[in-house]
Amino acid sequence: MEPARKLIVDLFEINALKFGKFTLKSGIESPVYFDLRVIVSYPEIMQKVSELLWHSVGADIEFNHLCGVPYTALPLATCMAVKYNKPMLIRRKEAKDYGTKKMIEGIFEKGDKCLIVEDVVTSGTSVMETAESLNQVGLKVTDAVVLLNREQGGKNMLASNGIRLHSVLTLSQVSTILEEEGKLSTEVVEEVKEFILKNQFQNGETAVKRKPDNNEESEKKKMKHCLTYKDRKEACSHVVAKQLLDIMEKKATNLAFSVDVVTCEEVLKLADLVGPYICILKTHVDVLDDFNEEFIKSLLSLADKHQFLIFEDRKYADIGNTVKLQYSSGIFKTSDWAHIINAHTVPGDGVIKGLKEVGMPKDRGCLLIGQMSSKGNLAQGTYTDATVLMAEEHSDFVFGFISTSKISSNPKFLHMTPGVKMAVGKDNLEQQYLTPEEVIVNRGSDIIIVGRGIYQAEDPVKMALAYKDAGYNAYLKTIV
Ligand code: S5P
Repeated sequence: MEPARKLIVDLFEINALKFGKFTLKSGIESPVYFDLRVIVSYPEIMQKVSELLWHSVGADIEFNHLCGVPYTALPLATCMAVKYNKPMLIRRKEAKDYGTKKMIEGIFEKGDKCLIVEDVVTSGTSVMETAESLNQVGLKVTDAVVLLNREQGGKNMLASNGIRLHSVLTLSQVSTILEEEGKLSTEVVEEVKEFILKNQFQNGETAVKRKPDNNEESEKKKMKHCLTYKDRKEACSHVVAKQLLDIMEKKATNLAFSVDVVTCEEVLKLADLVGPYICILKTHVDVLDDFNEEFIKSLLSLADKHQFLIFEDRKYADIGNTVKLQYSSGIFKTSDWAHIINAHTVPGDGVIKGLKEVGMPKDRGCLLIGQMSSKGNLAQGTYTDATVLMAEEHSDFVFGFISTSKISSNPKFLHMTPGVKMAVGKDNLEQQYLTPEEVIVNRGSDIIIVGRGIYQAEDPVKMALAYKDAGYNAYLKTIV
């Protein structure tokens, strides 16, 4: 029997491929379910799988290292590394401690190429996450290899991010061969084909469709917020945090709208339309062609009308004395109207002290930028750790973070995450997007920040409502 065919039959026999009726994590009913973790109990199959994975990549593809997506693919990558004498790297999975630990273990040089190994690919999100971690430390990823491609858009998604996906098996091939081998009825095979057609990865579908490993499950549980907005409100004493949590609870929204348009009229129009669905309106007033005092008055009255807070995303990053002036003076006089501002911590805590002198008496709040969404950014590791410490030190003024994951477990801090769209992806200037569910459920953030996903949509109001629902439903999952 040809090796791939034999492997499919073996996997079926050991119950790694199951057919029937399954409700997947996403709530979708599926006629097929894969549990490839059992492979570790069958050394001969492990060996076969690693050989097939290796040969699927093709001899012309060069790479210096292998890295398995944690956890199921780790032993597979290890077998390949040992058998073919290729150095391996390990990507840590501890999203909660992201930034406090080295994410990639092993020896490498910047610019080295790394092949990603995965057991099952659905949407491609987990391969992308591993690729991002590798990229962050200077490694290049051009290829990934998977044992089983569920043919739900993962290959295209990865290709659009510059990663070629090689697969040993596809879901259609698996079902056809099992039918030929008399293991599945034609009826089941038809059902599987229909399922593949219907469940192509589309916008809005986060689709981690395989059941997570036990470890992954407990990681996720650890990420769960558990506390409701109401509990959090009681747990914190910062006036802005309390106000914000109150709005989030009453309006049932964790959506911050980043209104990055260039005229006052457009900002006001969008703020009025989208206002009912958001807890924060985030501005960049220095991009406005026609900034004026009247505009601020109108914006404040809209904030009052729709009950949202205004966050001027100025990202202060200078010595204390300078940021104090930038915050209070000049054309914008930001401290007079912005409920929330933010700061980079690169200058040390003088930046917070300077801002605090101006903002505290006015009951304003500040967020520290602990992580960024853009590819290759340097806000990670010890920088992120130090940022969390600074927040603790100045928690009378600082009430949270801009970050791509939860970086502090202290419930008094709110985490806000930019780089959010309905589908994973990026723009052409290194912005990287995650989905609302990924950000809130898996990464433990509190607020999604969405800009172009809303204001560039054909119908911004409809889209704002869709993001509000996606963000809030994700929150509801974290408190059950
Ligand atoms: O790391 C960051 C931090 C911020 S505040 N990445 C970001 O994208 N932002 C801001 O969020 C950015 O300045 C922009 O205003 C918004 C994201 O916009 P979008 O159009 O990509 O959703």
